[in-house]
Amino acid sequence: MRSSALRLLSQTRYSPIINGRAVSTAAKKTKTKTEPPKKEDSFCMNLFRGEANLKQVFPYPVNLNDERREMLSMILGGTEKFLEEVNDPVKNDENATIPKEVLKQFAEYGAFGALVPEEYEGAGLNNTQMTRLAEVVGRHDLGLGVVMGAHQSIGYKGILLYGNEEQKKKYLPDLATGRKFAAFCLTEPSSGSDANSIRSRAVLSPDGKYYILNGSKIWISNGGIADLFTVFAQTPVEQADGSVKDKVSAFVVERGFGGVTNGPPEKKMGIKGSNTTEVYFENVKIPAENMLGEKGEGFKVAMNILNNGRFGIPAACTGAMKHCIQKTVEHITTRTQFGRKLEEFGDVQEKLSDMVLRHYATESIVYMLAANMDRGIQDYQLEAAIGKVMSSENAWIVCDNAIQLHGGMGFMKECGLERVLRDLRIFRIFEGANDVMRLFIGLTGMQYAGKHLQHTAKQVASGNVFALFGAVARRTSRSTGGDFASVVHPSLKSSATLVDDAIVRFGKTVEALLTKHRKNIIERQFEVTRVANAAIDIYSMVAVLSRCTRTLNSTDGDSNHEKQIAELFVRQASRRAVKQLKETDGATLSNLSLITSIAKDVCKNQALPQVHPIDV
Ligand code: MYA
Repeated sequence: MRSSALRLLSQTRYSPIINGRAVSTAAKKTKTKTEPPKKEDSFCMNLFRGEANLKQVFPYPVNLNDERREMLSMILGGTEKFLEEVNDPVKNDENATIPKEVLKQFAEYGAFGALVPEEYEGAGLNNTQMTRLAEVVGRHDLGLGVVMGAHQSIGYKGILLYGNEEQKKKYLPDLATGRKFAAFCLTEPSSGSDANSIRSRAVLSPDGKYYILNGSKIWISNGGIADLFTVFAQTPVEQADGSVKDKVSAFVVERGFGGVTNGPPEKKMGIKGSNTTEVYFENVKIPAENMLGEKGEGFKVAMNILNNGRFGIPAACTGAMKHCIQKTVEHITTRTQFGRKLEEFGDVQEKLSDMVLRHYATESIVYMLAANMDRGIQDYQLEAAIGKVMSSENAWIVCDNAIQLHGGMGFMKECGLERVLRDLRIFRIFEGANDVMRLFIGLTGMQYAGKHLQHTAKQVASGNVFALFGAVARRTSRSTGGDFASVVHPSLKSSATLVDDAIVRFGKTVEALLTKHRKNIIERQFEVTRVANAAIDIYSMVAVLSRCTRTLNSTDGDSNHEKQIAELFVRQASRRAVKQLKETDGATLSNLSLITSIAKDVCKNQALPQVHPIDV
């Protein structure tokens, strides 16, 4: 079976293309023909090969020395005071704006230049410190978090990541101090999730000094308050064969260049305090030196900005979950019904512990991601996407449960939870819709696994049978040994075994899917989504076990609460992961034809086609 799998895969190339467009196919073909696949240390990438690469996940990475801890506690002290005494999330929501003076005061705590080095007037925090700051902001006011995130996590992040020294010196000080605001301009009326298909266009002036930009962007966070925009636009780029093709480039655009205008603030369901508008560019003259990164490489610039800023969402969601749990605990320990405190009912306990588990898993993932970024790890695109997806969904469920446990009170504005729920809804949509992120996770991982299988197949075909033995041996050792069981705290061994088993099953499922569907895997969203779901649960289990092991090791095993959380989480998540993987096999695929058929019927009819029950 194994050799036939390799033979089939050797005839196939895989692309993480989601919409079926054959983007950069030729380049990928050349790459796979000549080079062995790039080796990654990313846990999530290797998971798709059924391997547990522990390098980035064990021991649980935390990178805060005493000096950084002290600096953080000073910043948090001031920020918490500001959030409790100055900023008013209820008013921000009601007035659909955050007063300028409030933003100005917030800036004084370094909140708008968290990651900017001190030499450019920033706070000089690392990602772990910023995560903690974003968590605190998310606990109080998600709308304010979005102003902060849209400004620095994506708005001017391109200057930090790709800017040259002149660009950094020119722009960062004003941005880091909140004297000026930034926005990230990618989305367009006809280009949302399909970010590569933007139509805004920038053409070099005949004297080569300017790019002339025309186009419009929608749903731009901070669009109405920004002085500076990171804008993505098509630019004509000469190809190696002399032909010219439009490719995306990135630019730093100042409002002051002229020709930049914005629409009125959008009326939104939540995060109302944040400003969202359309932004228009009409014959904007951008100095040629304001290009960010290389010409034609703007799509990658955009993706890397998004990857790099994606930890902001899990950070803010962790804080929001903490707030919901805190409020719920206060309520269920004081409210009496049927002669007992709510906390005494089994159903209430089940809901609360589910909230606690979801929060623990999210917190474990976000601080692991931030610490890995701090130690210079570059291959975290899947981990960041997983963090974004699981945190936004966990926070939604936690807030919904909090409202449920508050009963009628939870539905009332006065309680405050309905605002959090409204605010949280967008987190599953923006910065990469979760549905698209799932496909990105599944297909990127499968492409990586596919390349490795192809490589092994090629080696075997050229007479290197050891390559095949190596692959088989790796698999055998995995199915008998326990990678995690050997690194976790002894009291978590049985949980670790469940993770080891899930990883082996995951690798086998991916291989089976690649063998069966080959390049058509890109059209199999039913299966890819389930694989992504399993990856999310497996990575969550790993983060939870790693963190809990760290706690148990540092407390001589004396942290029963966390141990119980980890145990229960792994039991539940491993079962979920296995279920998702099982659903990719033939038995449940019969559901797929029904799903497709039902959806097609409704679309064809442009309404619900069934007979109304009272009309039969
Ligand atoms: S901003 C707008 C957000 N928009 C999106 O996120 C767009 C989503 N779409 C995509 O991500 C892409 O278009 C997808 C690719 C994934 C669908 N990392 O052929 P391809 C490479 C690195 O697959 P497509 C907003 O919402 C890929 O390997 N590389 O492309 C603001 C390939 O490279 P190569 C990547 O089919 C909200 C090439 O690109 C990635 O077009 C405000 C082409 O790939 C990646 N991720 O689709 C937020 N993806 O050719 C406020 C692709 O070399 C924040 N590639 O093989 C609030 C925070 C809260 C508070 C925080 C406080 C601080």
